[in-house]
Amino acid sequence: MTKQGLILKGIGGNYEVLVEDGTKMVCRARGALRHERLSPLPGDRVLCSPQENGFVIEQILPRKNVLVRPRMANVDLIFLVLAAAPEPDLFACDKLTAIAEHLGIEVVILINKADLADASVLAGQYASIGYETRLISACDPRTSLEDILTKVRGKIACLMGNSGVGKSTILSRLFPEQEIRTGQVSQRSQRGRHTTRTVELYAVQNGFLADTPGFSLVELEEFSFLDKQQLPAAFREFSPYVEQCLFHDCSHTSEKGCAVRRAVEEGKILARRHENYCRLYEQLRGYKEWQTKK
Ligand SMILES: Nc1nc2c(ncn2[C@@H]2O[C@H](COP(=O)(O)OP(=O)(O)OP(=O)(O)O)[C@@H](O)[C@H]2O)c(=O)[nH]1
Ligand SMILES: [Mg+2]
Ligand SMILES: [Zn+2]
Repeated sequence: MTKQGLILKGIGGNYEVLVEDGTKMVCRARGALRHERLSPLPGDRVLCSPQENGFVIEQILPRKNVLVRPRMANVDLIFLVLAAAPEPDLFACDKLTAIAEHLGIEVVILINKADLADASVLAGQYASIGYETRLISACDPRTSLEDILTKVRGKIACLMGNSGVGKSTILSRLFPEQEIRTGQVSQRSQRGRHTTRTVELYAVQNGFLADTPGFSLVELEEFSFLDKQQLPAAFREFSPYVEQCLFHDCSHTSEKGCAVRRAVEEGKILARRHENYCRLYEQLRGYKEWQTKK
């Protein structure tokens, strides 16, 4: 009597699986999966079968994609959450949009805490690149978050962003009946305190929305996600120009005759996006050299 289900979260070595009939079961992973070093992730569709002491995950069905941070599978839509204040971390945002772009995952940018600072210029910038962008204030009951739920319909979505930007606050507004922990931002550093520790999927009509642990600055600096040659394609506003550079292998960082840099000078590409591109390019180059030294 094998059942198909979706992993909502990992709890210790066990997994909470939502099965077709709507019930939740706690399952262990079959030993062989562990030998294959294939650990089940939230978002995985799995086959479970009954054993003498409970249900066991027998098989992980093929994945559409895997996110490394937060660890999660089969993501269709990312809500990238920024806080309008203190100073939003735009390097993080540009790195995360690049990751999503590379993986082919749809992105909606939510600029939260709009009650604390005016972020309309920033919202306009991301909108002009082609990212659907919302200014919200999750704490304010007058901000409607209903259309977020509408977007999630039929999908597996997640909230992603630095610690303290308000991901869990958004979720607790959408799921008032659930107990979702939120945390204060540290007075001293103005940063979040990593209140959410694990990925957890919440069911909406025909879809799922995941709360995820926030990134720390160090963590975001550290993880690599693609090869530097793949980076230009991850900045969607570069695409009209990349074919027009003087050198076909142009890195778009410092070469002569670079059409991307010309577009920056002409104000067609945001200088800040290009600066973050260059910073990411340097980081990715660093990873490569570090890897070959080993
Ligand atoms: N002023 C204001 N504060 C907000 C808003 N949304 C969230 N906060 C506050 O920001 C703090 C952090 O919120 P959380 O929801 O815990 O942040 P998080 O992104 O889940 O953080 P981690 O779980 O650490 O990744 C809490 O004190 C919230 O009350 C908002 O729209 N305006
Ligand atoms: Mg949280
Ligand atoms: Zn170029």
